[in-house]
Amino acid sequence: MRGILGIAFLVGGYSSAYSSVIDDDAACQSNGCAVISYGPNNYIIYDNIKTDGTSVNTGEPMIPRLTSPGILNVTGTLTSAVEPNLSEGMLLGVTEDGTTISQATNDVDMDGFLDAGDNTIGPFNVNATTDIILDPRSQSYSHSFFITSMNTRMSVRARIIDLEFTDDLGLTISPSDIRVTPSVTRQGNDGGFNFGRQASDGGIEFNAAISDLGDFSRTSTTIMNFKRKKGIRKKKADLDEQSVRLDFLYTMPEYDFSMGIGTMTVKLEFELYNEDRGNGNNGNNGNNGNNRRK
Ligand SMILES: [Ca+2]
Repeated sequence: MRGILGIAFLVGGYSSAYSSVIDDDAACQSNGCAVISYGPNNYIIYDNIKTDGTSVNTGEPMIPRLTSPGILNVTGTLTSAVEPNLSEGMLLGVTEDGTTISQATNDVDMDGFLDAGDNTIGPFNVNATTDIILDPRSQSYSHSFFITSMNTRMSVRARIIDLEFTDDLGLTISPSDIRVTPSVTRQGNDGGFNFGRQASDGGIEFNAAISDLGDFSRTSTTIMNFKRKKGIRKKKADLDEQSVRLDFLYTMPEYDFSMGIGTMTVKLEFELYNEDRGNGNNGNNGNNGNNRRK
């Protein structure tokens, strides 16, 4: 008798484990939706229905059910990509031949930043090619989030909400010196978040005009379009399986100490926009046909 109960319980658990928050969601089925996630049970649903009940038009932002912003992950992990505080700097090294770092700072606490707990650079020779330069560990940063969608075409756009280069760096480095490389990772496993097995690429098309932070402004710029009406989600499954990962690689310019000191702050806010022009479930298509900037 106990064995039969056990089997019944197992079957029930099996079927409920293969269903995500959007699979049976009425708003997602009628108007389409998208989900941004950062890990298990950490997600925001975006709808094509406004709070007054009308449809989101083509070229208008989709509506998040939660308005608290998510913090992107360090790519390949579920660790939040937190910004450094004022006592944390980029990791530096000393080169005595112009290229090879002979003395690197030792990131003792392994937080990826130069701070008071780290070891200082050891002795080094000074000659015509001696330089303090950016360590390879600080030359690039990659941040990610997971995304899925159903029954809608959409775009991922971004706008600058904070931009400040201070002191010497305000004169020697500009946003266009920092390269941005967006990409999609179709499948993988980040800390147990086993993504992509029931996801397509959604017909993704990147905006080729995006190559550095100078390509962004205070108004939204399209980074990529998901052109497939069916969306990224393939079928009923867990949310991680229905999602792909979007990666944003930021590459710093060549830096040496002659460029001085200062801080660089660039904050991008990502947004999802409805792109369901001329088709689909929205009742208000056909206008706003030229909202894609590039
Ligand atoms: Ca450190």
